[in-house]
Amino acid sequence: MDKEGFKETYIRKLQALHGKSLEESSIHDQYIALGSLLRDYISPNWIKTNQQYKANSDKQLYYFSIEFLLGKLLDMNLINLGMKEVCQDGLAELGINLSVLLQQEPDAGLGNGGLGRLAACFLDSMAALSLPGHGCGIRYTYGLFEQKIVKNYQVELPDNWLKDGYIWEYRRTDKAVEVSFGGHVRSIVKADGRVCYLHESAEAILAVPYDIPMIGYQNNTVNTLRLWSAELAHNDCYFTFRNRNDFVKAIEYKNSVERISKYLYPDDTHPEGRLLRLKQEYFFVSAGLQSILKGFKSANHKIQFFSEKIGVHINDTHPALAVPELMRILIDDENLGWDEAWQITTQTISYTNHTVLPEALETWPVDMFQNLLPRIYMIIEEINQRFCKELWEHYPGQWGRIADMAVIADGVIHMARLAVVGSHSVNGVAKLHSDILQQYLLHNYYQYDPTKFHNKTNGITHRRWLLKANPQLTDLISNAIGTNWIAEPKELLLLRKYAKDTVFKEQLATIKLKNKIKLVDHIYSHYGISVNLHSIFDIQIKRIHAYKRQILNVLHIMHLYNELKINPQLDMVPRTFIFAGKAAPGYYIAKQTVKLINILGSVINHDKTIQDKLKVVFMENYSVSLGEMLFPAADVSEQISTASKEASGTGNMKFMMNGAITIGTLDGANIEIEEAVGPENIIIFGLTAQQALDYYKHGGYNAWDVYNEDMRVKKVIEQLVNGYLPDEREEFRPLYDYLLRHNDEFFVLKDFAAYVDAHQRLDHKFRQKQHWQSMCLENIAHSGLFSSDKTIREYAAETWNLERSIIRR
Ligand code: 26V
Repeated sequence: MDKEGFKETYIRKLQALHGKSLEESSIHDQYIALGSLLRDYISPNWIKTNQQYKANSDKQLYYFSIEFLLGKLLDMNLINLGMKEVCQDGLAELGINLSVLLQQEPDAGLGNGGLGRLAACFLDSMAALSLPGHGCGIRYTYGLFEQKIVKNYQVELPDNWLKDGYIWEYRRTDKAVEVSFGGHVRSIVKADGRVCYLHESAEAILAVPYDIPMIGYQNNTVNTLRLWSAELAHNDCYFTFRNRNDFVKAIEYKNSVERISKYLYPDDTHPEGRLLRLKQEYFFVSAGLQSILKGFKSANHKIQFFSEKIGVHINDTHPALAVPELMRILIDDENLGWDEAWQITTQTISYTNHTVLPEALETWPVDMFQNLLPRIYMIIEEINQRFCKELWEHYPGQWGRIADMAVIADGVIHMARLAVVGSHSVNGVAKLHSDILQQYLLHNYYQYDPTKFHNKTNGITHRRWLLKANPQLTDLISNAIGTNWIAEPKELLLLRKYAKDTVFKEQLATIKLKNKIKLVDHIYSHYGISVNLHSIFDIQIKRIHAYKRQILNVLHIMHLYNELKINPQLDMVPRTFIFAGKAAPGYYIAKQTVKLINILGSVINHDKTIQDKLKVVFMENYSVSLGEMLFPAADVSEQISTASKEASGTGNMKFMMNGAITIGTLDGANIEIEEAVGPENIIIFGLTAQQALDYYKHGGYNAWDVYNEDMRVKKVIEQLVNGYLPDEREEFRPLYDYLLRHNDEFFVLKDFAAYVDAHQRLDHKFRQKQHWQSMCLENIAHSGLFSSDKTIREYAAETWNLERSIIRR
């Protein structure tokens, strides 16, 4: 499409949609018209992609995830379609500013954090690599809550992201399926002697799919993200009420059905044993598998070849009911025997674990489960029995080991065990994490069948996190090394030839400065805080969690402030500490942490005696879009989790790709970042994973010892409770107790000294401008290693057996 063609089509679209002239139209009208034009433009390729997949009978991969954190799509789609320039220039000639329209789009925040954002990056990479890979999830009416800071405290508001409609979704009523809950199971013996199971008196709920096109990077591929919405199955009978009571009941029933897809659960570490959550999990898994089966059968494939044509990947255990649900479909609907069904199921399904935190591992009480999903429960029971029998043959007499591996034990169903037993591949998300799975969490399974276990280090899409988020850096790179790196991000390594080129590095620094200016303006206009542009922008953005140790960052800031109060002339590069992240509404310590950061900010930012050497900014409502502003503006990336606890991290990769230097522990993918850039281009500190794990196992750590021996620690800890902070004296007592009386579960105090020291090294390096710029360059140059394209290529080749299918226009 050329510019003139674009303008003409756009005006026609605007008029047809709104019955208004350009002059009469609102910004929102203009945005809707652009979305609609793009839908028209995308459709032929979407149809073509699906037709080709079918005609070639390409294997299809379905990525099942209870979260997809997409962010905004308009700008990304324009880039992927190669239309951004035409669109921007065409609109400009019509007097419309594209960036204003882009702001109209809501962030699709259908995720808590890393796990949901990873799913979104993977969809982008699958489309870019011309791989037949699609997403399956839930269309939540409300995304993760909107965070506001009121009087330093986090308050949660509903995220009504769909209120003005969503331009990217296609409701497909014709593809709706029914999902059954409750009821009971009756077995009957058929004439041929086979036992069959009838699921009776169940409640059927309608699952309506909304499809979102996932557009590949300039390659004509358009894959599908299918999100399911819960509706009344029999809309008509809802109107056959006889009296007011019936009416009220009918409304209540309708609400109870729609509740299934209404809210995203906001706590990503404490799985609540809530019925609604279990309903959500079964709802999208059952709907997704049923629709896959329909598609598979319409292509006239034989069910025996299912796993050759279909792969189902489960993103953590939330979709683990895919195992018994696929068994149910194969046995009850397709009439296969157990062994054949089991073979197909395990060959189809693969599983990624995303956390080793014990509190985040899902279990469901048997009673509750059995009432809600009686047939699925029967199947899990049988899976368990057969598996335990197999174990018994392999480990006769080893009761303890078998109990530790059983899918059902102590009255609960262990979802991670179900996922491991029911899939052909199990992986962690960074080398260290995969090792910990194999040596600790899933050790027994690893011993039993080591061939199942793999590592697939996470990645991020460089198209969003570099091309979209940092267009100036993108242009600088392309001018220097050509554009081939966009298809082959490992070619970013070619940048290393500029390692000694002071002009190039100065250009890098200038771009960083420009990105910092944008952020400074934003901070000033939103929070009224003026930030020194030339200070070190030191950023920690992620969910607020004890194991991620925002508290360590805070205690260090308090320490720096103490030093400055003693000596305002202290020789330090000015620092701006920036935080963003949401605390789960019920997570007390996390919410106190948010409050502490904000209170500290209000004290420090108003203190004239420290000559603007320190600023603390908490930015509200962290989201994909906010991330796109923060990563490009960062000098320093805080990745300071307790070693062994952060499975991978992906923010670390986004910072690196935008030329920030990591200060971090040897945890998750930080280790691989260090391997890539070399120890001179990253700042590592603190306990190793082995040391942390040994403390957990054998004890031997006493927080009071650190408190008593390190006067800096003693001082900041006391400041939490001695009235030094301008709030009620006892406000932060729970934090104090958490660190001292409960012995500092995540070794914050233990790592304090090493962290202070690491920050001094950092300060020192930042002063050597040339050296610092070289470090930035090395980080960018090696970041291609962390493109999700690489990760997805590995999954496709090693786990999914998935091949490219190039779509010609
Ligand atoms: C658990 C739950 C429990 C019930 C309520 C809702 C909910 C939502 C998500 C989760 C899973 C949390 C696991 C998770 O997000 N892990 C993160 O995965 C990232 C991608 O692999 C990884 O980079 C992070 O290190 C890891 O913490």
